[in-house]
Amino acid sequence: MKALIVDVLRHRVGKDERAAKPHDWFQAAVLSVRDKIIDQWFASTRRTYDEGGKRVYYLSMEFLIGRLMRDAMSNLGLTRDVENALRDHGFDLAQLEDLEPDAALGNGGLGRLAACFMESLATLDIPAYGYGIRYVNGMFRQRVDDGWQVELPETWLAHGNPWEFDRRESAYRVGFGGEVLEANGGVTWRPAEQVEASAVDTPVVGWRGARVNTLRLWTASALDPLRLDAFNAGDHAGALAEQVKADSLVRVLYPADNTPAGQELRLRQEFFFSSASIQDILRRHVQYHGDVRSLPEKAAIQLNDTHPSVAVAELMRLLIDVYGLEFDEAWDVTKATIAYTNHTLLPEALESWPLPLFERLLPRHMQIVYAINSRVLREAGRAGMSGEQIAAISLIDEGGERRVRMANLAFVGAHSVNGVAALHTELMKSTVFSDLHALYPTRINNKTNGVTPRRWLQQCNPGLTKVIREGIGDAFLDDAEKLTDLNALAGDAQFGERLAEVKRANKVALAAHLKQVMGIRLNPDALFDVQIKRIHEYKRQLLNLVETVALYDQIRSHPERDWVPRVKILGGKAAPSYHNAKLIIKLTNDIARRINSDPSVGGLLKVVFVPNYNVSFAEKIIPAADLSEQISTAGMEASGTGNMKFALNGALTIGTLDGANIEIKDRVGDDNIVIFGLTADEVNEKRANGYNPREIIEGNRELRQAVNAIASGVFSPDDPDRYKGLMGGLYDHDWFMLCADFDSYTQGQRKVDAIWQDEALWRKSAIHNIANVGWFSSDRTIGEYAREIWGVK
Ligand code: 26Y
Repeated sequence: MKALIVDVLRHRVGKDERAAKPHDWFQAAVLSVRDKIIDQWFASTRRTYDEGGKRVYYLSMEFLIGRLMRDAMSNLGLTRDVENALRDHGFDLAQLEDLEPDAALGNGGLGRLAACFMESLATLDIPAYGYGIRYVNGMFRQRVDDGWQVELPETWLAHGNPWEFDRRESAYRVGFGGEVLEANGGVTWRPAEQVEASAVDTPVVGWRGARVNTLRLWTASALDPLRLDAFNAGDHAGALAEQVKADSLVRVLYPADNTPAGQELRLRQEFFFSSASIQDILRRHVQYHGDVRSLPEKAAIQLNDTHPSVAVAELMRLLIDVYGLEFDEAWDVTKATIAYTNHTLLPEALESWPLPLFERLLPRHMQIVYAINSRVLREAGRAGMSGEQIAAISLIDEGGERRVRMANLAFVGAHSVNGVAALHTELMKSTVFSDLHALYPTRINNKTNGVTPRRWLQQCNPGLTKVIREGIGDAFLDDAEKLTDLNALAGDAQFGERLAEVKRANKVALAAHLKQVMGIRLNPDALFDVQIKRIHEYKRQLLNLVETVALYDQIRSHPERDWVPRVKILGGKAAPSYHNAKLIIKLTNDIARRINSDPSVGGLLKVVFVPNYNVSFAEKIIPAADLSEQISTAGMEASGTGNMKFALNGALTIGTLDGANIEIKDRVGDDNIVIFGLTADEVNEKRANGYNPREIIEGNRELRQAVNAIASGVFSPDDPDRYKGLMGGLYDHDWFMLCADFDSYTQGQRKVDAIWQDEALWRKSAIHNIANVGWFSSDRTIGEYAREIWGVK
């Protein structure tokens, strides 16, 4: 390895050892590891071709893969070799690793799930391609200026990307607009504009190098990137306009869609990557298997939420207009090939496009959507459904401005529709999809999410991994469910001591990192209480903050009590146009400034907002957490996956009976998790029968004082009215039922304190958490998809 790295440094990076900078060494190390991957990659691909097996295609708008260096080294068993080789050259692997930018091609849980799934697919030796967009800037980088979020473009490609391979030979044209021509029985779409989608491939290595799959991301270029005639005529910018327009397709993830232009761009992005992917899948299929009719036997296409659901219409179009199938035949092939995963029930996240926009951009697809719709509505009529039910099932929302409902399109175009946790799946059946479920009662199924234990235990927490190996041997490295062997050690004081030492070391490391990036000092012996996730009102960061203010008040009023020292760590990005979410970030920072500088709390309470929370930050924070905050309003968090990562790293959870928290509780046991608050049924019932938050606030002194302190400007003396509206919302409607759950949450937190004060009890609970969440490995989840949805071995 040592010789290989020097050879690569000289001949591929083009640097002399003496002149090479750390980044050159990093580059050389990555390319050396990559060379090892490539042979396995070819072998995997060849094996799939030879066996003629079925392939899985995972279509996703997001792949939040983060850094790849440690993942690749660790899964190939090269970490030690690379570490030693670099040390011989005078470099520390950990330092070089920090030079790798995060591939921020996603925004949250759905994107990280896609990344964990890709790794598990390779681990389980399932031939698979991930398909998405190669965003040049991806998710914005968050800076915090005076407590406010500021969005900056993420320039993750500034120094090139050593992991990717340009595949210009795999390029497809994607059209927009134009007209539909009918001639001698056939239909052709003549688009007004076209762009070229070309493939950029990244290898994805499975555990122990079992298989290397491909993440294929599309980039866009104009068919005529430089109009030389216009350029020579002096129109230098105009000559490049086509290329600029193509570029805008692959610039950022979720461009703001509060303008018509923004909406159009997102629909264009969705069609761009869906069309290129479907064309690529069909080309490969026809090349190796001849007939498109056998597609369902050789390909399973999974839609990651509705963002790629226009793929249903695109597959139909290609089968009918290009491959000459009859509508019915094409419909059978499409449904048998496609499956759809839903990740949220929030109405604002259920995509629908204004019909005029859809029709203008995709006129042929509009016809196909109408044809599918009339078929589905006929089926509903035959099943005796009411007018109201038929209106709910329709692919077209006729209420007010007509819109195309992408979730309904995905639902009817798929043979399987799955939720991501048990409660979420039941709510899909009883709420948003109740009428579609009545019409197609076997289609909805559950696949509870999982996370890859390679990244989220072995790589991010080598200390814990080592202690577990010493305790129960190595079997859990290949089968996370073997972690249950740890249950036998829950009462072993020595083992508990070793775990506690690892946790403390991780906290010291996190504290050092936060000292470096934020200049703040944290006490590693305090309880590290963490809430890291996208900022959203339903996730209730505000509940955490109001409780923090109440606690601050209590500590000041009763300094003599035996308070547990706590560090509250929060982090996450707010959508750029989401006003309240941005205000919650500012409030966190305002509260932090006040509390952290108040000598009267004497270091018993600290609040930290970590800027630019991302995958590699999560890898540092989660191993250092004592307490995991999973406190969404019940019924609103589809699953959560952070909850699983924290428990796997020995944190206790304080949480509501929401998403996968329920299944975590069932596995770790009621004594090892702190559950509080309303159930989803109770939330519904309250919403239906009138809910009066004002009464609750007025009846609870702690809550009232905290809310009023925030509302009156105690934390924002520079702008006392800053939080009037936010707090007014709690009095007036409190949609997310913070007030209803406040008392129970506070009691839960005091229960956490009590467990913490009993060191042996806390350690035992932490062990039961680690031991019993192996089931939440994405290997288990992918195994279920493979058997029950895809029909692959
Ligand atoms: C732009 C818009 C329509 C949109 C874009 C992204 C809507 C939703 C999303 C992303 C949703 C998402 O990340 N959902 C999360 O998926 C995780 C994986 O299944 C769940 O664990 C988590 O509860 C859910 O919020």
